[in-house]
Amino acid sequence: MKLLILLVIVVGVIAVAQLAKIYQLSAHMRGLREEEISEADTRMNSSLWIVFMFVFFATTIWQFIRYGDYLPPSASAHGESVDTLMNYNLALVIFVFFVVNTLLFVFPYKYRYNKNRKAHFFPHDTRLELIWTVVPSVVLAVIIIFGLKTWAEMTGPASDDAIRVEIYSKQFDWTARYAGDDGHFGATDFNLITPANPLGIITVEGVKVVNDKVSGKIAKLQATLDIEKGYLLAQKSDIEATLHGGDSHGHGDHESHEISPEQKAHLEGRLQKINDVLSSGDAVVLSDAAYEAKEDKIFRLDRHIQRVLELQPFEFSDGLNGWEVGKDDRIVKGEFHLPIGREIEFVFRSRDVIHSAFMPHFRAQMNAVPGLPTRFKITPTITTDSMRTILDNPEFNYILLCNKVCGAAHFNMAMGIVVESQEKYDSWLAEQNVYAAEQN
Ligand SMILES: [Cu+2]
Repeated sequence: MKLLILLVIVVGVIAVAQLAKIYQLSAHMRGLREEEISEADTRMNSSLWIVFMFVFFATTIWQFIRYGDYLPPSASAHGESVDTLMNYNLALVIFVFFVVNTLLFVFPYKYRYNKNRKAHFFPHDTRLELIWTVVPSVVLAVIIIFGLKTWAEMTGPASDDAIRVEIYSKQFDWTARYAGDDGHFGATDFNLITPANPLGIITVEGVKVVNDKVSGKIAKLQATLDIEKGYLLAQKSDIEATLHGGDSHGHGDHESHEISPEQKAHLEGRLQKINDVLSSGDAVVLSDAAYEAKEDKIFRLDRHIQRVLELQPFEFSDGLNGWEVGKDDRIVKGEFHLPIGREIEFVFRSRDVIHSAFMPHFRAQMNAVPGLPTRFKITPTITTDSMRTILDNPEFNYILLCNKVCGAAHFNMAMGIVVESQEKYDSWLAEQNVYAAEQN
């Protein structure tokens, strides 16, 4: 079908081109010059401009009526300012659209070629220049000032009794986190992320879990290296060099100093073990690539442990232990709830790429950037139930969408939002998973 349409278009274009050629030829035979256009032709062309203008305007107006109302009323306090700003902009654009297009189509009609008319030479008019510079400047300034004011309503500091919700994004889902009774979010570090700790919340236990897990991996890899012939031979020559006080094999960072008797005994023991494996015939030989890959992996895991060990305990200004406060954080997946009429401060974080948290019904959107927490605040004004009544749609749900094309499953990156009374919200929150409970 598509091919057929394409074919019709191609044939149509060829036909028009041929017709134009025939017309040119016939004009030539009638002895007309190309630039001589009859009055009838001019009138016809300029009238078509006017016809086109009316069709164009009618389609535009129809589209506004048909598709103009694409969002339900704003469900947040600041959303009304956003809508007002949007409508003001739209009204302005529509006004300019009709004025400019009317001039564009009416002028060719009004000033169509006329043998008896002479063009008026009009090179400059300061007053006119002033008008079309100053008027747009004032109008644009109003938009910008109004816009900044609305922006500040959303991004200004939240009040003390605001509820704080962290929205954590990764390819391809959202996780909401509520601070526990202590009112603090536990600090996080990506090095601590595990399936049981998807946000990498720092706790003493979390550090231990990762440390044990990574150490276990290193031990396993090391065990495979400990029977590898090339690795053992390299170790052997290193130990021998150390034992004999030499710095012979180009290891510049080995300082040549006396080693303690304990170290000496340890190295000799190790040397004995290496010799045992080598002489037992149990040693295996890995390809260079496999051997290096294992060494690389050990290096990276080692670095991971170092980074975890570098995490320093800290206290919040009110004396709470930074590694304790995360324990009562509530981790929410799939759908999160908000109480009506309370100020909510959202903090956005991302694990991998830039996502964009978009809550169309609250007229709010913010990028979630890896390594850079972002935020905004909203106050929900309509509960989910009321909105269902307003829209006469029992299926309606508020939604958080990803509005940045972030990868293959971007389309699927959404989370439901429920706005309800404070009591319902409180009992919902009390039932949510507590992070520390998930650790066990
Ligand atoms: Cu995304």
